[in-house]
Amino acid sequence: MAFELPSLPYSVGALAERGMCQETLELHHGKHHQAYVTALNGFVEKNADLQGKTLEEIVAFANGKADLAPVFNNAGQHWNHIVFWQNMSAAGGAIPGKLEAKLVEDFGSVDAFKTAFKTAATTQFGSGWAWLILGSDGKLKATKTPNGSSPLATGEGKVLLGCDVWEHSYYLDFRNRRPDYVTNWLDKLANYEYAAAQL
Ligand code: MN3
Repeated sequence: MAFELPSLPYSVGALAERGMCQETLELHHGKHHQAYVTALNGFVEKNADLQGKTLEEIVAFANGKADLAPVFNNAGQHWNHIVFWQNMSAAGGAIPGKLEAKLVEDFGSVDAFKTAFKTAATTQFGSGWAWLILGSDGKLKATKTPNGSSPLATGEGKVLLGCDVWEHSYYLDFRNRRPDYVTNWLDKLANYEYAAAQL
């Protein structure tokens, strides 16, 4: 069973007024994410070790194996983007009370959470991701991973939110201004309902 590109949970134009234009979503979902899925299916077709495995199992199997780096990168990016599309909403930015209380408990304030997340996002050198995770110690943390890696691969914790900081995520809307993209993402796009549901 080949892996498939999931449909977006909103129309391609739904986030335009919130700082992510239709062209960004068309290219990011229809071209970039599709390319990861197509490449992954090509690897699975040629490698019996990968056949019959779930996406999460392929990420774990390929993780750290030099000869399977392309498999890890494409499987990881498929997983990351499945999360990413759900992590945005045309009604984004509003933080449910349950999550707000936990953010205040673990970061000190909602602003302190946003600062920590922005720091993770803007200090990720080159391509990668910023994450809000629930660590195994029960505390929320802001982290980052390079390229196609993720907290699923590193085992750091359960993902509540993931923000794509590859340039293809923001160049049409924010040019080179990654900090502005991340600020806008947290304030207007982030689906905190999804994040709260993971707690
Ligand atoms: Mn991307």
